[in-house]
Amino acid sequence: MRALVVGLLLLSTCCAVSAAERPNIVFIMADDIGYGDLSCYGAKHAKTPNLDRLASQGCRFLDAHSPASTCTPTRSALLTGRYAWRQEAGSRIAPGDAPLLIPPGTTTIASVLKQAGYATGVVGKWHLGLGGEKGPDWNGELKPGPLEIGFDYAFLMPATGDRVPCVYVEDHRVAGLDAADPIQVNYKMKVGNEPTGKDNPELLKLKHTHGHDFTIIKGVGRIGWMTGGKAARWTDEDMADTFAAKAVSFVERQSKADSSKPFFLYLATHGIHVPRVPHPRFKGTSPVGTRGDGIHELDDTVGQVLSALDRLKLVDNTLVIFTSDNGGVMDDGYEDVGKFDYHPNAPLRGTKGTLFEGGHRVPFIARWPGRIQPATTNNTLITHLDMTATFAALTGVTLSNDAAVDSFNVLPTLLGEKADSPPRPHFVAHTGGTQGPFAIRSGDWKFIQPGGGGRQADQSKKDPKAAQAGQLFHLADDVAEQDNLVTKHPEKVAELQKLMKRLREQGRSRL
Ligand code: NG6
Ligand code: CA
Repeated sequence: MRALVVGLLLLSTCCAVSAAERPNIVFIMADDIGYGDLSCYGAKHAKTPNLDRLASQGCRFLDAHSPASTCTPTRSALLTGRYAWRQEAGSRIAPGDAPLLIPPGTTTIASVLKQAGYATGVVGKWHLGLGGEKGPDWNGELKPGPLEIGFDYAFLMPATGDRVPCVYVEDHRVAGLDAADPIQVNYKMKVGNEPTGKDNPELLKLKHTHGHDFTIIKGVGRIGWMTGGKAARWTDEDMADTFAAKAVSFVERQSKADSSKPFFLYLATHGIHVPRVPHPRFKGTSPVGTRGDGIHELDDTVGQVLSALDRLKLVDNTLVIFTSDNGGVMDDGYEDVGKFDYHPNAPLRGTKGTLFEGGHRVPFIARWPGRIQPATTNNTLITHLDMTATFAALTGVTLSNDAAVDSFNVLPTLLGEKADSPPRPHFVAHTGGTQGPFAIRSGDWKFIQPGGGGRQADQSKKDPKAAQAGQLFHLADDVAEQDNLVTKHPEKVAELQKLMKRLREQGRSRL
């Protein structure tokens, strides 16, 4: 009898340990949530009790970065562990009719975890293109797509809420499409007879500044035109709940299917990207209008997923990560936010679309009971790029040398272990494209190369010197990037420029 008990004890210790090394992974990527947008990161304009609970049960990272200050390049770099600026495809904000921007055969987070025996699913905002060279066949098979780069299951919106087509895609097909009402999508010329931005003087102003037309659907501008597919179209105000429900049912299915097979869920919310159309139950719940109400809705989505983990008793063996694809922005075209005075990226300078910290330093919360100390913070530099190498290390997969070439294994940092040297010595951020300007970070120093259009130019106007010589900041002393040291420390500028050149030329940053 005693032998049996000892044997059982041994067995349970051994399995507890091995199971703990292969936790389920839920990676939640919010859209356009800034460093100062959650109450656990100091926000006063919104209340995020579910995210605050996650933070109090886990670790809040204070120096975590999205690889770009816009969506597509961040998501490409997250999934592949490779800077999006290394190749054209996936390096800039993609239209909704782009072909798949990550070539099948590329090592991705999903392919690594699949190799490790995980069931892999993606739910939410994709924005990485669908289909072969000719782009998506909305009425046929949408292939290649996420299922060809490592995911077993996909339920997505193709791009953004303000880009057509306004339909969900499940695995290889548009969900709920009626063959008798085929979809047509065009980003160059009008198709169908739905109204465009030309009918609305406000949106005409936007065309003037942004150079493209809008289709107006339910009073919000969308980029591109579509016709058909009426029965398959999404309802903006139900989108967050739709994604939450799909995420929860993926988790439920996996927990029932085979409890020894861990799962990986990549949940990419559309909240709080524009158009922000939170469900009516959130209307007026924040003091700062639609944007704040949208943060409340996002927090509710996270709450729905956390409750499912509670209910299914999966909490202890699930690593949950929450982060954002780029910094926050107030003036995204046609919102009521102009009326409210708060900074979504406080205390950082800049916004989405800039190279200041507000463009790419983002919230990052990680919870794994028993492995990550609760209610902690961590100041180590980490990035979304690092997830591929980190999850590979976590699950015992060996990455080949030419896979995820910009991904550093930050697992010890994630688990709060002390290390002799930081896992990631440098980091490059961009706003999109392959030519820069880039922001180059090494240790506490950061250099922003001169130039750049859009929001970066708007921000740099205040500092004309920056337009010519670039901007150098010492982040440990000046996280708000107020004191441009570019003329004071030319040697640092030269060193960082040299580093940037090397990282580009050698085609990789992990040695
Ligand atoms: C911009 C859109 C903005 C947003 C962004 C992409 C206008 C006025 N603005 O062109 O609304 O869609 O593209 O955001 O057109 S991202 O987070 O997906 O990169
Ligand atoms: Ca975004």
